[in-house]
Formats: sequence, C-alpha cells, structure tokens
Amino acid sequence: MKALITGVSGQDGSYLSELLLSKGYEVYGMIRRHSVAENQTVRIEHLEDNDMFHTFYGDMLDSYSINKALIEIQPTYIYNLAAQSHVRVSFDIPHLTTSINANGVLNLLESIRQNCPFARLYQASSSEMFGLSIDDDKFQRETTPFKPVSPYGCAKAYAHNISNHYRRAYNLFISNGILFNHESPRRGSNFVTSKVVKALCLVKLGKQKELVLGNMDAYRDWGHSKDYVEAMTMILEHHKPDDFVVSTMETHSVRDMCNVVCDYLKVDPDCIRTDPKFYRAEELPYLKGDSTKIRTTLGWEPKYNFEQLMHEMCDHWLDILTGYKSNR
Ligand code: F7E
Repeated sequence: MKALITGVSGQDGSYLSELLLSKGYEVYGMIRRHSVAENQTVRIEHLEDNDMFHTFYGDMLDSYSINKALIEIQPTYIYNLAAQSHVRVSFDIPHLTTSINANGVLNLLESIRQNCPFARLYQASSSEMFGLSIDDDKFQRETTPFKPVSPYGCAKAYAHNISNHYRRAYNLFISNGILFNHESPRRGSNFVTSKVVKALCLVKLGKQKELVLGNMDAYRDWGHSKDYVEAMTMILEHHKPDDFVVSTMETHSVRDMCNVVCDYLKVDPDCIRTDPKFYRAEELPYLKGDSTKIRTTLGWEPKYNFEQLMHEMCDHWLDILTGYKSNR
C-alpha cells in the first residue's frame, strides 16, 4: 500500500506519516524547496532512516511535478495536505493563497483523473469555509452552507466544491475531511495556540515581558492533530467516498485558552494585551463543529481533551526554551 502525502513536512503531514508507517504503508512525501534546508524537514527528520519513507520535491503550482509523481509512484492513497495554511497571511497574499489552495487542488484532480484514476484522494477541507454561517443549534456540520470570510476560506471552499464535482463527474474516490482547528507541539508558532504558549513560557522564564494578540473574543473548536490525522485515515479507508466534519464539539475563546495556559504555567494574565495589527480585515467570530457523522459512521472519537492539548504544548515549549529538548 503506497500513500502519497502533499504537505508532508507540516504538523499534520508529519503525524500522518508516523501513523501510516506504523500501519505498514510505504509513504511518499512531497516537499517544497526552501532556502533553509532544516525548515523543510524539521518535523520529519526522525523518519529519514525508515526504508518505507521517501521524500521528493514538488509543488502544487507545478503540475509537471505532480504528474511525474503520480505516474511514477502510482499511489493507492493520496492525502492532499499542502496549502498556504495561515488565514491572516492569506489577506496579504490572496492571489498566491488561491493559486495553491484552489488551483493547486485542480492540478492534482486533473492529474489523478489522467494518471491514476483508481487512487483514493483525501482533500483537506477546513472549518474556515463556514465563515459566518452557523446552524440554529450553534454548530456547524456537513450540511451548513459556506459563507467564508477570508481568501483562505474562499479558496478552500472552491477546492471542496471542485473535489466533489470530480467525485461525481468522473466517478473518482475523493473524500473531504472538514477539519476544525487542530494543534500540537508541532504547530507553527504564528498560529494562536503556539504563539500564546511560547510567549507565556518566555514570560514565566523571565525572558519576555508581555504577549500581544489580536481578537481575544474569537471562539474556536480546538483539537489535537494526532487525533485528526487518525480521522483522515479512517475517512480514506471507508468503503465509499464522503465528506466528514472532524471536531471536538466544544468551543473556547482565545481569552479562555490564554487563561488555561496562564493557570498551568502560573503566569499573571495581565501580561497580555491586544494590538489591532493582529486583527483580520474580516473576522471569523465563532466555530463549533458537530462531528456526530464521523463518530457514528466510522467510530472516530478524539483521545485528547482541550486541557490535555494545551498542557502538552506548554510542557513541550518549556522543554525547548530551557534547552532540555533541541528539536521536535
Ligand atoms: O487563529 C485569533 C484569530 O491563526 C485562531 C488554520 O489551521 O484553523 C486555522 O486557522 C483565532 C482567530 O487559526 C491572534 O483572529 C487572536 O480568530 O490560530 P489561528 P485560524 O485562523 O482559525 C483553520 C481551521 C484552518 O484551516 C487554518 O489552516 O485566534 N487570534 N490573536 C490570533 N491568531 C493569530 N494567528 N495570532 C494572534 O496574535
């Protein structure tokens, strides 16, 4: 069984590689060239000695590289995790975000159709597609209409819709996982959970005075990336292609999340202030996912709760910042 992962060097790509290798898959990971070599492999360098793990250079914008990979590897399963994944940054580079997150998916779909139509595709859809749309019971689910509020969300909505179109039109096995926010010690430090944890650890260690944030009243449904990559494999191993929301079914404000971290680290929350420069041109105020469908159909459920997730991230960053641990 061969699995191809685009975006293999990211948080989810690295955990997914570990999981698939443990299940006996041969894993092929596509990485983008980066001028700092370490930056492209820091999360996966511990896998490099594994004979079943291979990486190659490619890019969602370079359809030749995608065609070449699909023709040569002939993967059984394809996980499309490659993206410009930062929502705030998508306001600065809307064109590039759309090229990668929308047109890049179209490149991949066309390549699958022409070069390996029997492969199964997992497309990383996102709760950001829901935007301002909330059902009456205050949840978002598979049937909730999309009303995205960022270039990132708009591009993901296009990718979701074109993936479903290719599923129907060409009878391809394509599934969308609509994942709500998911974090871990491997989360990049410009996403809010990691930013908060890292900064408050530095405050605790006396190396930083304050933490400056944007909108602290935004609500997010935060789960653990390890639980969510397990959901990805269950979605693709299901007997038929379908769409599934993956979420914890709980929501917390950024402020609540900061308080959990402050309590655990014993840091005074008064060191936190806000600055408009971290606000977005249009805010997404509230996300809470109803994942009943994947829980009842596939038997998935998360192992981590919110406090365990945040505490694990705190322990990790304290180890890094005190020099106890040198990498991920
Ligand atoms: O922001 C607020 C910010 O950047 C979370 C990606 O994985 O999940 C992620 O997108 C919330 C937002 O994630 C700061 O305004 C306040 O309301 O951690 P984030 P995100 O934008 O929700 C979705 C599902 C994806 O698909 C994306 O790829 O926190 N916030 N102050 C801040 N956010 C950041 N980054 N920095 C701040 O200073």
